Amino acid sequence: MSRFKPFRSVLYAALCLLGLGSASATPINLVANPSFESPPHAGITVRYDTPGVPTGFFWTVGGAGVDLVETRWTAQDGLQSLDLNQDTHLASLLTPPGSVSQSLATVAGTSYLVSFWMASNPDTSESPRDGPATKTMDVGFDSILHSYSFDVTGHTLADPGWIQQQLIVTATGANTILSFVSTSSGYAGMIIDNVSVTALPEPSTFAMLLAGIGLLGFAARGWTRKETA
Ligand SMILES: [Ca+2]
Repeated sequence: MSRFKPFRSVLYAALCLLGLGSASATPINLVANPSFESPPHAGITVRYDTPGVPTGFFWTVGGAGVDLVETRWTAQDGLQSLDLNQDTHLASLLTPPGSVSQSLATVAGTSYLVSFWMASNPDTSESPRDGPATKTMDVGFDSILHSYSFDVTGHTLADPGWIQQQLIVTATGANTILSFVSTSSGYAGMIIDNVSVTALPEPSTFAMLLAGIGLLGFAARGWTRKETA
């Protein structure tokens, strides 16, 4: 019998006790329509203004509007993603930036992992109307959490160059506004997909896990000595 087998059994039991080894511990994403797949859109893009967002989108649109994009470029997840700048097709104007936001049910004092994928609209076919090469946006969790930029240079419609960003933040109230706000102009803005906000375990849970791992370390050494004696 492998000497590691008992160790695995005890580790599994410990994880189950901590709620980490069961399906019920799967983190719950607080974001509605997190991948922008709703409503499904059979076309290149559809412009969303504020007001006028269809049922099932769940995000509030601000600024100069956004574009829900299906076939124009490859989404990071599923079929659709979101351009934070709307293409208004006004040939002589740089489109002002847009935004989306959503109110999340949070618990004051609880820490959350905010995760999303970002790139920029790689369509530069109508330069300079697409705006600057480097697009920018602010991500907020009530107040601004972080500002991001993305240089479209070298990226294509087939591969926009999606990258994942993650932040840890602590909620201060029962409702928190998650927001993605473009801060660059032009019909091509920052694009986002696959957003999630999940509660992190309480610090006491981490302490229990660390204590459990410490005990398992002693147990494993005991088994090793017994089998090699
Ligand atoms: Ca998607």
